[in-house]
Amino acid sequence: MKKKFLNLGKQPIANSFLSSKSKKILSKEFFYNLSVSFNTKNFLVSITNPVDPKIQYTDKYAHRASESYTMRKAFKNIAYKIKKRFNPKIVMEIGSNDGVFIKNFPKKNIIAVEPCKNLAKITKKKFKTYPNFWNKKLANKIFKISKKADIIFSANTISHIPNLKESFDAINFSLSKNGVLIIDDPSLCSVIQNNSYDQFYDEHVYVFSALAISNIVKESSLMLFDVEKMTTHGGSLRYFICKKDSKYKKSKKLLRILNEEKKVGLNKFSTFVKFSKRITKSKKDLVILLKKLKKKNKKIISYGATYKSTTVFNYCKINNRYLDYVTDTTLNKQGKFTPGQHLPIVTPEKGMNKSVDYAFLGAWNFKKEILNKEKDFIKRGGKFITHVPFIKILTK
Ligand code: DWN
Repeated sequence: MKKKFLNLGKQPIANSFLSSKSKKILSKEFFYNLSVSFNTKNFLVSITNPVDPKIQYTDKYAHRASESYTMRKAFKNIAYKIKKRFNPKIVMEIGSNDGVFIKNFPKKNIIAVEPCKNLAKITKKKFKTYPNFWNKKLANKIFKISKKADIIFSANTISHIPNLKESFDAINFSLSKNGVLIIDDPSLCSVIQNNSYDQFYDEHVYVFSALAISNIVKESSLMLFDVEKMTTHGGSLRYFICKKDSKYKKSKKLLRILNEEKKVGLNKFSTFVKFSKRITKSKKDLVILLKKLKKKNKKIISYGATYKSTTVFNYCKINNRYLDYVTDTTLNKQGKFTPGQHLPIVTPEKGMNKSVDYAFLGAWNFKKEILNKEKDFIKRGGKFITHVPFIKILTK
């Protein structure tokens, strides 16, 4: 049974950066109600009413996975580990984005699946790329006659697919006998502990826990046999999944993490009700802080036009009364306006100038990388604001 615990209000599509603030463009902006539910039977946390993927994953998709040094390094690292541990002949990636993971493999080993046509175009130049949504039809097209995949890798994508049952059935069909599915996704445990409610936006239909994944994959005759904790995206889990009759056995680490999740209460509705109360406080505290700083005539901007900050800005109604603009390194976000609250997006070179007093960390998951990059800003007295795990001004 699905029980609602969090209401983040009217939200736009997190990826819908606007090219202008003309009346025509604003009148077409799409909004939906973002609420989050807990399934008391399988412990899955999901958006109550997901948005149609066809309006999310278009040929204008903005996010480039290779934009940060942290992620380039993380994907290089997992590619190396996969080669070492599994020595796969055929590797398929679901949601290959701009190729940041697959570029670490020889061309002959790779099959890429990417429904956003602008991204598929990038990887198509070198790798066999299917510009389609992952489903049974596509699995059949790729694997009906050709050899099955030894590794299916998917980072920050499986959680974006509303029909999980079809997705995992198609994965089971596509894996070789001892093939392994590896999924990276933000962990529910980190979201609860960090109060990072901004991990909920239209694309994150699910925020997974090991408890939920182990229940769900069983329905597609698959088995979760290992799991790893990661620091990426503010705390993620890497799940290792095989066919239920393959050679792998459940690891001790998996059993330990399942127990840790039970201790945190990820199997209890009451945990999420408490989380929801903390989020209401987070919103109140952020608005109080911004109002206080504006009264003192401070200039505040936001750093990183993340999809996550779409949730924060629209939930807390943070517009140009508080923030002058948002900086971002991604070329195709610059010159545009943020979804819903319509803040202009500029380059960091232009935006991080001497007039800025405070920068809200929209890309808080890259705090270390950003603080390292922005030493001059900090040196001259500039300060970062974060909402993770609670509202505070960073002192270092
Ligand atoms: O799952 C998803 C995650 C992995 O990526 C997607 N559905 C969409 C996207 O979400 P996000 O926008 O919240 O992700 P990031 O990776 O936190 O975005 C960081 C943004 O900040 C990028 O637009 C790049 C920018 N950035 C910057 O301007 N300066 C990043 C760094 C590190 C910087 O120094």
